Amino acid sequence: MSTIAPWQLRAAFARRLSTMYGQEVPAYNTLVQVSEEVNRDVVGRDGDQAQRLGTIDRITAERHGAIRVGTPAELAQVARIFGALGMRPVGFYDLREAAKSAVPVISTAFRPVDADELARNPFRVFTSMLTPADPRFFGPDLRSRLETFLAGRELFGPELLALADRAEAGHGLPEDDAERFLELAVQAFELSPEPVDRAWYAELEAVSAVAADIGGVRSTHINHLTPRVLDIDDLYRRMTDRGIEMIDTIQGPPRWHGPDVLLRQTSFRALAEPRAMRETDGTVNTGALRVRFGEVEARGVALTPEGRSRYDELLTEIDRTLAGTPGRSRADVAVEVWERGLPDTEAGLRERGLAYFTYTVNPARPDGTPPETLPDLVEQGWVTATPIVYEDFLPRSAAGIFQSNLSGEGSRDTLAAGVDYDQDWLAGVIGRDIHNPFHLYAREQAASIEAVAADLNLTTL
Ligand code: OOG
Ligand code: NI
Repeated sequence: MSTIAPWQLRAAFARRLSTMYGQEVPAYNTLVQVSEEVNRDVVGRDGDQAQRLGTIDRITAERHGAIRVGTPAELAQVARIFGALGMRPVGFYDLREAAKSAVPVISTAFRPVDADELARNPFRVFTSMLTPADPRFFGPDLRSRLETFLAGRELFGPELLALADRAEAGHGLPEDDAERFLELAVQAFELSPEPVDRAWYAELEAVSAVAADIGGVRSTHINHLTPRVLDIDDLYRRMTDRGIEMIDTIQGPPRWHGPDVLLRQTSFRALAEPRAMRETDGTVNTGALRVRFGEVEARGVALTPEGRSRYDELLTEIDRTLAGTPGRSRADVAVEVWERGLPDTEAGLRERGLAYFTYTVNPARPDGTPPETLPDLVEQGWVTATPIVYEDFLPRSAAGIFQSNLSGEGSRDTLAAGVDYDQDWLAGVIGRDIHNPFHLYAREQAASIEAVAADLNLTTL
């Protein structure tokens, strides 16, 4: 029997999750349909230029999901399941610090890290873990009841975890085991029909709707699944025209005439879903919870640390300008700030070291002796530079996405944090290194430069 490779498991898992989520949240199917229309139109209009940041096949299959778990042990199990799919933890996001929209979680993203794996299927999952030991959100009594509740539940059964371990160790699974693994893995992220304890859920909800979504129930669920579009402004208009109420902004960089950078995202709140609720007297009623939503994203070129600091400065400057001139539209201010702060061509970003690119020798290169620097090689037609797509997330956008889909503000004290939930702590509890996204992009860029140097016999690059 043939072995199903990790990337095939990953692609199959993403497809099945998409089918499952479409059954649970029908508005998601509309979103996927509209995204496909937008992408078809953009490729029809711009041709190959539209595919500089990924082929249309990759983009059509591309999704990211988000899940939330309660404990380090649960997160370590999630890492095993995604490990089977060739997905590694990348990046550390601390969403407790966001100014306006703090949520009691820390997060990482599981995704493929090698360029060829990303090209096969780039499925990624933004994964958050609750922080019950943070006294700004949870008092000692609530913390202890929450930790007891979480310790007593099982999100992932032993059969699923055993199959995951076998798949990771053996780089894939035989067909029938693969089938069973996929079935159990998708099931683990379905919305559970089990009654929710209404009083417990409400107690957590008073702290944070995210705390209730994670710690108020005995299971986890995928809370959104995000397709990628080539023109997010167009998508926003088309969804609004269909009567779907989007959040009022597109998070991330503004629309402008320069290159797409990093990540732009927008979302809509899903409808309330009927859920069984257990009352204090033990009776079960039908209630409703609004925990899931729809999101869409457009991806641009990955920025270097310098480019990223520039991006963060520009966001701060937009806020400052808006605070100084209330009444102006955020979009207008953002474009102005952007045009002053960022080169408006790919070449400009490249020459100033603000973004990552891969380099390949042009098959139609000139005759003679090649120049000795990369900018000259590109300029004189020896080498082609292609932008590297941003594969990660943005903490401020993520906090905005969390917040815009919550019902209440929750409550937070200003005490100092108790446990240091930092990246090293997180890597320790899951027993895996957390990759630094900048290193991954830099590695890909460096490998391409080495190949060019070898091909052209240049020792100067
Ligand atoms: C995760 C929100 C973050 C994104 O795309 O930035 C996110 C969540 O709601 O659990 O998915
Ligand atoms: Ni998302």
